[in-house]
Amino acid sequence: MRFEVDMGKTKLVLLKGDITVEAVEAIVNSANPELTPGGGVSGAIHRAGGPQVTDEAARIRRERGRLRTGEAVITTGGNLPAKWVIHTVGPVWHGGTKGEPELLAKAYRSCLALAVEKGIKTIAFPSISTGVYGYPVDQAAEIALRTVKSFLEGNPGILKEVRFVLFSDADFEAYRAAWKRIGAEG
Ligand code: AR6
Repeated sequence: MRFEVDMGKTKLVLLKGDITVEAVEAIVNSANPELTPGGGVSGAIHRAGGPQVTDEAARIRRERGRLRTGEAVITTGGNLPAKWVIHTVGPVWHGGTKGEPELLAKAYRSCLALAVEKGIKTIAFPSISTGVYGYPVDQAAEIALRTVKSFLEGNPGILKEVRFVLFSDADFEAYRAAWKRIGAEG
């Protein structure tokens, strides 16, 4: 399952898969504020990346304290095909009235800004916040894609590819449907 569209000079790709095997320069981790492995996509990234990822994340945690929601930091990719892991903290869903949409958008923006700052050209995102953190995937997909679209419009031609790696058929369909809604708005 794969969907691709050109956004200026940047390719936007939606696909179903496991983010830990993606051969991009940076993959994004949906981390917890302590930057510990945890479960879900984060557990998988720490397992596949190995101790280099977990140790570097722990060192960052010691040096700068807990990450706030929407912030992002970068570590090595360790044993992953990706050279880097960008760790961000998405919002926990509390019904949508606690600033969740803006915080989710901020998490995506922080990752994209960090990628640009580091000269990273290809980046893959998981569906941040839609697992353990409970964000409804239809709404999260729309925010994720809108945020990426407006970032690329504001920073044209810098990134080569932005990829969303969705873990299930249903998540892939939710992102594809969200893209159709957004695309229809032009
Ligand atoms: N590749 C791509 N997506 C994946 C993978 C994978 N290998 N594994 C799971 N997903 P979640 P959150 C999907 O729960 O909701 C952690 O414990 C998953 O199906 O990983 O942002 C952290 O430590 C879902 O669609 O992250 C935090 O405490 C999406 O990734 C907390 O969970 C996100 O699900 C973060 O919660």
